[in-house]
Amino acid sequence: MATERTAAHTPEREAFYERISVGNLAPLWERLHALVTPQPVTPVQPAIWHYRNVRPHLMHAGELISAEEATRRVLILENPGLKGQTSITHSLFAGLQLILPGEVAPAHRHSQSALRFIIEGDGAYTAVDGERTTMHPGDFVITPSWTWHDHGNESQQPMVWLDGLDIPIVRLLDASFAEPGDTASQAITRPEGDNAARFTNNLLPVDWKPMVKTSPVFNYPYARSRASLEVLSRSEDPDACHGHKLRYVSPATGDFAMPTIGAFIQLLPDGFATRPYRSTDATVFVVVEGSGQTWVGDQVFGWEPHDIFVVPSWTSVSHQAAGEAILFSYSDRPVQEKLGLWREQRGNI
Ligand code: GTQ
Repeated sequence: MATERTAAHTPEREAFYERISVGNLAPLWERLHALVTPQPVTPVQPAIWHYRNVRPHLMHAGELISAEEATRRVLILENPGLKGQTSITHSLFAGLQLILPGEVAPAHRHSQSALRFIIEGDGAYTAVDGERTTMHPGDFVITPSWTWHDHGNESQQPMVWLDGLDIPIVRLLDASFAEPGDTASQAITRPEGDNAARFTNNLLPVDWKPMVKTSPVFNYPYARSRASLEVLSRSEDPDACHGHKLRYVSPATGDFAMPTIGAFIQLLPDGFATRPYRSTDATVFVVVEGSGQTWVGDQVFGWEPHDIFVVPSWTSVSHQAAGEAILFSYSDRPVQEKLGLWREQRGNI
């Protein structure tokens, strides 16, 4: 494969570069090869967070600071190749959020879109624009850009979920706005279930038009996604690279449920080994059920429920399930597809 040539260094050239830098100029020929690479080059590293190791730190955080004082009591899953950058991939954020019984994470809104994937606990809620949804393990819950949201836990157990946000994308574009609410818990204007009734039964309110780029559905319950995977696993052969894999979509457009983040759920049959696969969207995986191992580039990660691992862009990934396993994942694929940048390669990597 052809690569860009690198220019020779001479004292005259070095002196020239020094002189022009004063005028905020730089020679592209010194940098082109590192910018326009023949294949994706990324500082993002494959990494895994074992929940059994992270959970004690999260519970300790629960003793150190309240959800109210922290606004969001979250431990960031920071990619080891992006230290200090608050990112799990170049484009996406991941964090584990803890809310203890009786606590409220106060209302605010911001340009950044968020997904919640519920890890542990049962019965806490997220409120979005006047309606609460009770969260259960495996639910995929969306907070669209610029919607008021607060979280509360009226159950008896700690509640932990994974937050996936497009913070680095909004940072890249310098497009962040944020605003705190007037009260910790927002006013509730619609009964729980109202959103599901309007938008999740293959029905839409008659004159409803999409006004924003996010799905109108704000909770995709695990019970339903799990049931779909169960049926698929009995009625079709697994895909060689993915097992049985579905994506979360907006019922109004058929597009990804969020404009900046694509979310997926897949079932790997008992003992199934996927063929190597790679794509340009660095992807965060959450183990929902089962155990197994995943090869990411030249590394292998053993996993069990609640573990989280990240696959960098254009890095080969293959999974081996020990029993039947379910993986949730998310990436910036919708962005790359809309920009015409997304690529994948199946097998033979
Ligand atoms: O729940 O609003 O993990 O604003 C990071 C930023 C969660 C949230 C995070 C946030 C939130």
